Amino acid sequence: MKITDVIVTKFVHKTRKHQDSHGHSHPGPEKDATQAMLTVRADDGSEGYAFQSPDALRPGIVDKYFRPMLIGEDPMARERLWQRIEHQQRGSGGHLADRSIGAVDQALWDLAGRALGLPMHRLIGTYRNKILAYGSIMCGDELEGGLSTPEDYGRFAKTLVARGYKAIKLHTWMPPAKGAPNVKLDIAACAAVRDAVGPDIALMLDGYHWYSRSNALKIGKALEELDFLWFEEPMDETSMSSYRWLSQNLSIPVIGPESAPGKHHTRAEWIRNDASDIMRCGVLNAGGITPMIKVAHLAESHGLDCELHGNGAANLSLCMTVPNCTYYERGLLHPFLDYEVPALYLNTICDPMDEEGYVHAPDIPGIGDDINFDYIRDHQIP
Ligand code: LLH
Ligand code: MG
Repeated sequence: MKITDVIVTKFVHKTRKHQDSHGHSHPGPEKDATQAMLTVRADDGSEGYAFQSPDALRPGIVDKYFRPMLIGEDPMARERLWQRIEHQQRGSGGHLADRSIGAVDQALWDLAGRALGLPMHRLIGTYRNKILAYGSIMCGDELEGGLSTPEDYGRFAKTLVARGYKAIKLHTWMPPAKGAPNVKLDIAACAAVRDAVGPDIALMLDGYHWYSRSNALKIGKALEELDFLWFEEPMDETSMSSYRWLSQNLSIPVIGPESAPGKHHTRAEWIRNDASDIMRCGVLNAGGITPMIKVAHLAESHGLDCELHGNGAANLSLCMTVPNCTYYERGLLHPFLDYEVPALYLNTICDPMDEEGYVHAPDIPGIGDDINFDYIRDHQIP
């Protein structure tokens, strides 16, 4: 089996998610958005797919790195191909991003699953067939009746519990939201949610990511009082020693690193330095499924849980294979958005949740995206 083609299809679809100047999503009126699908094709007709931003799959990246390194190669040699592409990153001047190499890796896993007629979690080795989801609430905003006050969070959390969620994570207010960040307001939102959902729902906080040590400590102490399950990314993750300090000074588990660069290499350093109590990484942060598996196993070998960052078919499929992962991150959720409706380029959502709060293992060949190829073909742009 040999790879014969690497193709990027750029297309438009509709979305109600708008990114603010700091990259956080919020609801708004429907608008056009562009998306790109990477296709890796092999000589027996097998294909694998991955979705990414058009920028991560721009022609300069695909022509300079992907095509020369993939065409003519065995698509099942995922580890070799990933290593080869990863080693091009150093000389790329920052152009070859983790999310670009991750897209290639995802497409190769998808191709393998589709070619063999197996869901990806079965290729890796299934550990479980369902996992509890936590409802991951979008960052705070200034929308009336949205997520602009602690009471809004409390009210929304109640609806999530009624929907079946057994766990909820808050993202609170971050710049450019007016007045953000605000330690008191973050604590008030967490208190409002605990008050609204009672003692039996697991709660987590993912707040502003650049708090000082002392502000992070203040929030962490409040979360201990409120019986929160974990405290996520309250400080700049490039300062590993700040996380080590915070973990040592709090009894609530500190989780990380989510966004620190360096894939499994960085995470190995965090483990060696006891910088967090729970490991964190996702397919996007790791630069693919192949390195994400290494992170999960590394954490397991050190007795650490590893909670996957982000939603989507690849992370969900991995959750089914990682015994030391407790939850799937389902979201981001907002009272003005309907998460249960698939994007126009998918036929179904990959992660329907049952009434008990479980999301089930994808059972279609490949990573688990049920792609609407007709929609993509009809909405293709140059
Ligand atoms: O900043 C945001 O919008 C969120 O923090 C987002 O990145 C989210 O993916 C996250 O951190 N989840 O855990
Ligand atoms: Mg996070």
